[in-house]
Amino acid sequence: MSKQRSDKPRIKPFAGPAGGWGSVRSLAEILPRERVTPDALLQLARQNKPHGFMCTSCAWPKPADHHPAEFCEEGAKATAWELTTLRTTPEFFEQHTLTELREWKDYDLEQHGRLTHPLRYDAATDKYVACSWEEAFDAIGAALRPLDPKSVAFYSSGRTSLEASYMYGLMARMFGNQNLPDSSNMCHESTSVGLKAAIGVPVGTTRLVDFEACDAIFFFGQNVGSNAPRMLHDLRSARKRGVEIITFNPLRERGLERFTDPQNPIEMVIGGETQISSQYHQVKAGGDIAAMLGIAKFLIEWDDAALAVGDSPVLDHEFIAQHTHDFHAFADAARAAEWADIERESGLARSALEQAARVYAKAKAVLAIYGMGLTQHVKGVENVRMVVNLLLLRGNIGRPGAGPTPVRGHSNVQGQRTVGITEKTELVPVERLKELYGFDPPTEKGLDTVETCRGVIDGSVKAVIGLGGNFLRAVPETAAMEEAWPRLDLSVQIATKLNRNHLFAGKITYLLPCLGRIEEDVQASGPQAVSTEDSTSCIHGSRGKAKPAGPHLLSEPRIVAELAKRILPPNPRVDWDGWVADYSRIRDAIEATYPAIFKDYNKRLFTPGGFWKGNKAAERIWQTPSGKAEFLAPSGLSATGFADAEGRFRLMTLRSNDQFNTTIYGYHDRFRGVKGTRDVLFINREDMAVAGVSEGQTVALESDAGDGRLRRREGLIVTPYDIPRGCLGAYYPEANVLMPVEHHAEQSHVPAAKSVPVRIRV
Ligand SMILES: Nc1nc2c(c(=O)[nH]1)N[C@H]1C(S)=C(S)[C@@H](COP(=O)(O)OP(=O)(O)OC[C@H]3O[C@@H](n4cnc5c(=O)[nH]c(N)nc54)[C@H](O)[C@@H]3O)O[C@H]1N2
Ligand SMILES: Nc1nc2c(c(=O)[nH]1)N[C@H]1C(S)=C(S)[C@@H](COP(=O)(O)OP(=O)(O)OC[C@H]3O[C@@H](n4cnc5c(=O)[nH]c(N)nc54)[C@H](O)[C@@H]3O)O[C@H]1N2
Ligand SMILES: [Mo]
Repeated sequence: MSKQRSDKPRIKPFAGPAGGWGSVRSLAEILPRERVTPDALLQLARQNKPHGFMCTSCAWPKPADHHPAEFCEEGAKATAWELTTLRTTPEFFEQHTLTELREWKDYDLEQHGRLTHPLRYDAATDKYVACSWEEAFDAIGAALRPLDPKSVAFYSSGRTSLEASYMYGLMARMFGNQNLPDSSNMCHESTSVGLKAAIGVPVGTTRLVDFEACDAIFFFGQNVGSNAPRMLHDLRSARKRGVEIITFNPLRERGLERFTDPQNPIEMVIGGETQISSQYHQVKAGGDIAAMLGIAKFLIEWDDAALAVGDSPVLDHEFIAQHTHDFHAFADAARAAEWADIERESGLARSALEQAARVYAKAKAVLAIYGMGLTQHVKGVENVRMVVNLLLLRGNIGRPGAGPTPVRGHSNVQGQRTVGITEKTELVPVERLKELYGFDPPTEKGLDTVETCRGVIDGSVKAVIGLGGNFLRAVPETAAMEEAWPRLDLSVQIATKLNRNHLFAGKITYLLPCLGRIEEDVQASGPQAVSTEDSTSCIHGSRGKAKPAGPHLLSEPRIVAELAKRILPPNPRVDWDGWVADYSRIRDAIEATYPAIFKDYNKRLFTPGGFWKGNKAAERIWQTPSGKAEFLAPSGLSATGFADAEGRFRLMTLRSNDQFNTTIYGYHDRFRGVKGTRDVLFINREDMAVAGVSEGQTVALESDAGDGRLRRREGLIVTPYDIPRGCLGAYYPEANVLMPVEHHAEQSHVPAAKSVPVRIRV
């Protein structure tokens, strides 16, 4: 078991900036822990550069004029994590049953190192045993072929390359379904649905250059210091130019407060730091609709007053008239909203919102940046629509320095959707696929993540294939999901490291080890490159050069091709083997399927800064039913989807600075002052008094969903914290046991992980 765990938990406020010496020290801890070789350090220099590899951590864009070391603390951790010299071999599995391993922590499972051999689960001994690739592929094919395609789900995680994703989606469709749940379903699907409806594109409209042209940034619910640290450089230069950064976050996240650039020797030595946010508003969890409506109310009422006396208007009426639809319904809703309600629901004073509105009213170009704090709510789609409402008021879409800027999660999560990982027919070029491959693509909507969970629990889903990720740990309703998983006929996971999902077997179970993106991938035609799409729709080639973790690993495209050949009838039009022999042929197929986006794909693969796939809304061409950008009056002021009640709290499930989703790098959350534990409950001191709990006491949480089902998480250490009244914080994924599967965003089905109704139990 890990040494770190045995540290006595320590929780005390952290006084330093984001970045700075703390991030250097953190690397000095992580690199030896993963026992990386000097080669791994060399790889760091190739990170995020043309002809290098694209970081496996976040999806923040990689600039063309790159820095000598274009990586951050988190990216370096992700690289070390993949290039570790530690191994989880068949001998390891000889020594441990799955029953025993289920007692292990997530950290200890992955810390054991890279998977090396294909493995079959043996129920008689309750262990994984090594098998040949042939055996695995044949057995999976034999198990899948007789199943009703509707009962099979093909999950994928957003790290998978464009090439592997395209093949995977095609395989599923040729098999007969679009059951393609993915991590995006738990993440920015609220963006994809909300932006599509509002402005006709499912993605943000901005690019890195817009940071240089904006004069205000509105920043909602994204923890930049931990989850997209390279953006700190962009924010810092904007701030130094005098750009106002107005932040809305229930927690005072250090990266949003101040930053010392670890790559700037002068700042490091003299301890210089840049203040990031010029205003910091600790909105209640689920309070952003109210906050944004409050700002809009100011703007609209100031505009009404200005027009009445013939002053220059506050809103961009020309833009509104020419480019938008339904403005008046929205404006009326803002005028009608009561300040008392706005203040109660947002947790912010009218005067604070007025300050924010003043900055907005003055700014010529506004970026609105946001993350999971907006998308993971029952009203997550309305949160996104409110961001658009705000931007439209002054024409802040489709001009330099302005626009919605969702910060995507996984490094290729946006790209997966671009090349067919989707359950929605309208996002798929059905006719083109039919023409290219001579089959009838399914048109019935497939299962998303929430629907797959329902299906696993009710037995209608009989097989789950996972291309990366940690489905069972990432989804809500942990207890019922783990209980149901063994009833699956087939469970196949393609992975680089052992995780908790792998410890739950179906009737037939395989665990298939694959190459990571940083590793050299040699096929018949030689070393291969893959590609990814970043948060700003730029597509980058990525070439792994590190020595693979073992001789038996196969690449993701190869594994998908072998599965496809086993489960599909032969089709001379799909040359799975030819694609694997030379990935540029997969890219040709992608280009043939999506010619507008991927024109000259292979030629443009290594464009510095990536090649941009274009964006109609950025050109003010609105692909909506009305042909205009859509305002939307919100249906209410709260995003939580449940009523407040005495003793009921809004639980935010959070990432620490020492994890990548379900991958736990360590037990320190430096910025929040937590050391040696993840069993923390962040709570406001006044709420502690009301709940009758004291600092350091261990309590349990129970979900308060009112559906009669007991969901409980024990052993949380009460930790007084600067957090709004009525809100709690605890770490994901350990808190997922508290999340009902039906507590998800309306329309987008993103699990509502940022406001889970819970009660404290002593
Ligand atoms: N190192 C590292 N990098 C990552 C990841 C990782 O785990 N580790 N994960 C990757 C992935 S897949 C994703 S999706 C992103 C996630 O990155 P983020 O979008 O930053 O997601 P979270 O860490 O869940 O935190 C969301 C932030 O929202 C705030 N918040 C919570 N509720 C509300 C609310 O109601 N309103 C507002 N305004 N704020 C709220 C929280 O305090 C927190 O600061 O990062 C990606 N990058
Ligand atoms: N409560 C709560 N739940 C959440 C969230 C939250 O904020 N709160 N966030 C949600 C979000 S935004 C997301 S994106 C999901 C994340 O859900 P996932 O994407 O499913 O989870 P990860 O933790 O990123 O997956 C980690 C695993 O991926 C595998 N892996 C790593 N690299 C590779 C590779 O190159 N190839 C393959 N095949 N496998 C690899 C490793 O085995 C590792 O164990 O979780 C969601 N769940
Ligand atoms: Mo995500």
